Amino acid sequence: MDANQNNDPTKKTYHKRATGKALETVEKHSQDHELKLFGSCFCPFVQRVWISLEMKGLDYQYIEVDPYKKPQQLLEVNPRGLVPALRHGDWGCYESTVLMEYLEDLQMGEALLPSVPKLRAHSRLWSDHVNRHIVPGFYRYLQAQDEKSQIEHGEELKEQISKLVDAADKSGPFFLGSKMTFVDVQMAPWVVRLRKVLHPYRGWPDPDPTSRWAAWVDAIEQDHAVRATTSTDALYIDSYERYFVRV
Ligand SMILES: N[C@@H](CCC(=O)N[C@@H](CS)C(=O)NCC(=O)O)C(=O)O
Repeated sequence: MDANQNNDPTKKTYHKRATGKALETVEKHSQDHELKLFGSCFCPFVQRVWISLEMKGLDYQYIEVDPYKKPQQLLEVNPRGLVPALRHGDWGCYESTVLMEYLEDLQMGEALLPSVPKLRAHSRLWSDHVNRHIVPGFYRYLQAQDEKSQIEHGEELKEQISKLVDAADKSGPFFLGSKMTFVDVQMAPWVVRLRKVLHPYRGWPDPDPTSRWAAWVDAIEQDHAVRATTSTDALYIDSYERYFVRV
């Protein structure tokens, strides 16, 4: 196994190489290219940008970096040394949502934001909800160690997800209807980690099979770009092991 296994925070448990379908995608995109994604295989913020690149069918180079060691090529693009970071020619930028918007603004390949201004605003509003409430809620729940706070944060996460589901197109399966778009991509890495991380570590329940939420989760999990950027289950289990207290 290519992971560090101990409790020293400077030697966190994380993989340095994608596995499964994500590794196949890394290998397909190993050639030098002016558009470079600096990523780490375990990182959900990277996966958002990676899914966008795959959905758009753009040519790009994927460069695996260790954000805890912060190599110079990453620091040159993002002085804070976080992934994802994107270099395009001699210019670079970072922050996953900003990078997804940059890829939209290139107007190459499939558009993930709709063209109608009101639907674009609606997408941005709910993308903000994902960033402001669902993503932090996911980590609060994962980090909660005692039973009382696990119950509290689990409920909080469910409530924030319900608000998103209520705002989604009624027949779906995706946020705006039959096609996966911006909000789905923003949410997808955490949907993947609900089953692969919160289920084993926190007992997160499978969705009620007849619910709108179940149809959404299923559509995201089956999407080709999500699958192409997802590693095998063990990588996620190992990556989040440091939060694990058996419930
Ligand atoms: N808000 C950032 C978050 C990025 C982030 O937290 N990346 C983590 C990996 S998942 C990282 O680079 N951590 C390195 C560090 O904390 O030093 C985004 O949306 O891109």
